[in-house]
Amino acid sequence: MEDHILSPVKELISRSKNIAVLTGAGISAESGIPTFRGKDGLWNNYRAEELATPEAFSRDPRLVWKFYNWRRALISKKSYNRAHKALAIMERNVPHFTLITQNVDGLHQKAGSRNVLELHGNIWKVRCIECNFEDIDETPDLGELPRCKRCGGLLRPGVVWFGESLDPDILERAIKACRESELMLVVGTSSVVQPAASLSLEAKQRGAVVVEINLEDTPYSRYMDYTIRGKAGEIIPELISKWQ
Ligand code: BV8
Ligand code: ZN
Repeated sequence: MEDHILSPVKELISRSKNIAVLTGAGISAESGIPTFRGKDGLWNNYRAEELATPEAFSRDPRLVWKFYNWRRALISKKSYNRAHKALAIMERNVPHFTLITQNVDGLHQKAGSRNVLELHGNIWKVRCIECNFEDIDETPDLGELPRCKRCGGLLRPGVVWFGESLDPDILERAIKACRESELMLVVGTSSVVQPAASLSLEAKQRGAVVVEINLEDTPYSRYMDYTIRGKAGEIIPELISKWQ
């Protein structure tokens, strides 16, 4: 990795008192978890956008649970990677640090990150569509149509589907963290999904330096002060090497 690109960002990270990080599926790719829009796609010949919706769930809850049970089983066999670990180390060395993720795999927490804002929920969470009972259940396969242990109603995955609003409190905290940051890293996201993608502009408009770490260009690359092309699992450990 060319040092002339890494060293200014490395320097910024070691000097910054307030850092916000936004991650997407790309940071879990090296853990063996397929991304959403990558070539391997997510699942058979369905597109996540078609399955991860309330309409799909009310039309065919068995199919949607088949998709989520498949992803739960897959994620349960994977572990966090060097990029997740490096962000947990960064958090411990930066006075004000907020990790905002679009991922639902929970790997940031497993790697030791503490202040994590899960914009799109968590795949280990379930919620009853009748009584709103919420539970964390890491059983990989919850069966064809999982039932609520309180009222017997149908459970749904505790994630935010396309067309659903994000938890307003979590979104507000994410926006605040970006606005207060002096440096924001945007890692492993195609920056297509809103409102997550526009968080980097919240940081930029308040004078933060924004850095994109990704395999490819995205619609937000043009707003970035630095774009580092490559694998998160190689770049992020290098960026925090002084704290290793
Ligand atoms: C909402 C949970 C209000 C489910 C997910 C404006 C225009 C058009 C549409 C909209 C709009 N505003 C809102 C919408 C609708 C929609 C949207 O954004 N659609 C997109 C497709 C255009 N947004 C919503 O519906 C949001 N709600 O806005 O509420 C509202 C209400 C009603 C009507 C309208 C608005 C809710 C969005 C949340 C959806 N839920 N996940 C689940 O996971 O099962 S989003 C889903 O996509 C995942 O969370 C995923 O994380 C996320 C984003 O994808 P990425 O993380 O970026 O992953 P992707 O595969 O795309 O990219 C990976 C990147 O990593 C690539 O660039 C690749 O090059 C790179 N990479 C790969 N390997 C590596 C790497 N980089 C580094 N290292 C590597 N090794
Ligand atoms: Zn219930």
